[in-house]
Amino acid sequence: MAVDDYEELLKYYDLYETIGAGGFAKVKLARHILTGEKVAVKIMDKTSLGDDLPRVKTEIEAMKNLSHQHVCRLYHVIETSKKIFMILEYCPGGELFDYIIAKDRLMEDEARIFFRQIVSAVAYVHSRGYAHRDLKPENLLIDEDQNLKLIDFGLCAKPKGGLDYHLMTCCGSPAYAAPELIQGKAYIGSEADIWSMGVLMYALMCGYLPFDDDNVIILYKKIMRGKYEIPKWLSPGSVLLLNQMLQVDPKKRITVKHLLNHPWLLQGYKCPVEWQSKYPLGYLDEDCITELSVFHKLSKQSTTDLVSEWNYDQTTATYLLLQSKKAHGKPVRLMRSSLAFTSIDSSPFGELKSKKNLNFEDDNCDVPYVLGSIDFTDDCELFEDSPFASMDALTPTVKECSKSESVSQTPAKSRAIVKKSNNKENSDIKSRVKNEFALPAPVTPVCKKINEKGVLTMPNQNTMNSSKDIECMKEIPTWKSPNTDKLAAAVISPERRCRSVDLDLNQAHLDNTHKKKGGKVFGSLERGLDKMITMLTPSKRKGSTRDGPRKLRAHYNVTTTKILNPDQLLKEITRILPEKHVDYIQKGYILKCRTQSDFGKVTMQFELEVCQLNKSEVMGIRRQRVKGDAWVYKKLVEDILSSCKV
Ligand code: 6BB
Repeated sequence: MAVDDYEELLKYYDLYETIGAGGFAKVKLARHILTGEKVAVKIMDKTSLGDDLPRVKTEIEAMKNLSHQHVCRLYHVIETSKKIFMILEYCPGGELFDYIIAKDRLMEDEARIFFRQIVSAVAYVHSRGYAHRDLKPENLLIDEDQNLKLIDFGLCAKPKGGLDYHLMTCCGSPAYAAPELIQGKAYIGSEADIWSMGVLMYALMCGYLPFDDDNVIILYKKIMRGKYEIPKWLSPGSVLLLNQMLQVDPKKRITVKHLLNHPWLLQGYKCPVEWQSKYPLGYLDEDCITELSVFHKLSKQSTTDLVSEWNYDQTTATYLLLQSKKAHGKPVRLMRSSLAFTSIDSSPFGELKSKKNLNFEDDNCDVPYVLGSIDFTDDCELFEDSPFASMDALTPTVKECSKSESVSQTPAKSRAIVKKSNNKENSDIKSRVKNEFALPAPVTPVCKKINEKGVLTMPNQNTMNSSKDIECMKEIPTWKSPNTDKLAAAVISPERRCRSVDLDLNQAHLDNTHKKKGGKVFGSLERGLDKMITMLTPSKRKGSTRDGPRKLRAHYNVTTTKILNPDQLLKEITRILPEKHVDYIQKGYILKCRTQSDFGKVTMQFELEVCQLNKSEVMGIRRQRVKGDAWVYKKLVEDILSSCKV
């Protein structure tokens, strides 16, 4: 990969670790330099996109037309000769899927909070003439305020004649696909979305799918039959609603309009689901315009004209991120260039570090953290960094349908006429900037080398910017393959050796009281093995690979074990992995696992890590999906963990 492709992106963003890799995109965390706001960057390689290029274009076009509190916001699109970067809203809570499986399943009240938000998002998307066509818990992310955000509009459709027009393309995930869709019949996109919402609601409240089979033909037969098991814990109201959404005949299926004030969705609420956008497209906030105009030394009119072009460039991103700051009660302020890098705290997520006293040390690096690390070896996907994004305090609180829930749609109260940049509000910016914008200092990415023995060395802190440097950083680890026992070569990108930051955002414990008996996923498995899951987050990464396992605070994706010796535990897991046809690379106490199809295609990537639970002798296994089907991953990891004598 040419560094040039990242040049444009790095003008505006500091880039951090990879949090996921999909079929054709990888997602990294970043920070918008001017506003200091965190963002997610979806990175696509044009040359390898091939037939998926239209999907990317569809997604970009759709997201430009959508602005809603439960739809992930697109801020900026950067296209270079080889890459497409989509800069998107930051959702540190990760996927709803992981949240469900960690809790086994959700109690009805909690499911209702999420489902209201899903209905709100889908009603809005439909109102804009789009059908999403890939609704599933992996496509719903949880943001900083524990609200859901719909992502992945690559399969969406906007029929020219309106949403009542028929579509033909069969797309989306088979388990969520409506019967009419899999039969190849012409179908109405909005009706198919309602079916998927039924499957989604079932998954929320049961922790598994209503229609499931490893054999896709049998799966399709089950879907077309429309019969599913009704577990005993579902209330009559839930069963009724599921039945209304999971109607095989699309004409008998409930519509989104009726869902908005369905009795099940109204329970405990005073008003129907609010589906209208709290941030309508084209709405301009005066405070944000003022700040931009002061910053750019432009008149408010010129700034308004510039923002109104909605080019999804740096102007759009800066405006939308200022708006987001305001919505979060943060100061509507931009970094003055001379001050942008004067922060004393050079950690990428400085303010979090200082508030929470977090440890940002890399598990392998002696340097505390690395900034702006770039993956210079795009073709290498074997050592993706895992998110470690915590999701505590996720249990959403039931919100009254009151004014407090909605952000005012009217322009914010205007300020006094701004006289260039010397108004009162900006005059004291220097004194505030250190506190409010504890941003990373412009530290050049620092990487360390791994010597032949796999031991990290810290050569120097030279800038790592020449391709020669990059080349010499490569190393050849080996995959332990169960099938062939051959050693497959892999390359570790410099970025991976220089993991920049633990996104340890939260500290609180997850309320475990919602757990119910009878689920088939991680929670129940762990109960069966007399284990516990506590919602805590990873802490120290120090010494993880050399001295012993990392000490992590318990987290919902950490399974505790009875084995107290980490090496014995590691041995037990590595004994089982080949039996389950899982290849792995061992990196200290981290096992980078993958499965492959018969044709050698990597179908699944995940990490298992032996860790020590903070302040105890108890050993745990942290699991993290990197790539692959979420439910297949769940089953596989369940299978691995239940086969281990742990
Ligand atoms: C996005 C995101 C936005 O991520 C792998 C695929 C936004 C992801 C995020 C996160 C965890 C921690 C911090 C931030 C738009 N499209 C895709 C996106 C896809 C990945 C989700 C996680 N699993 N914020 N984050 F997910």
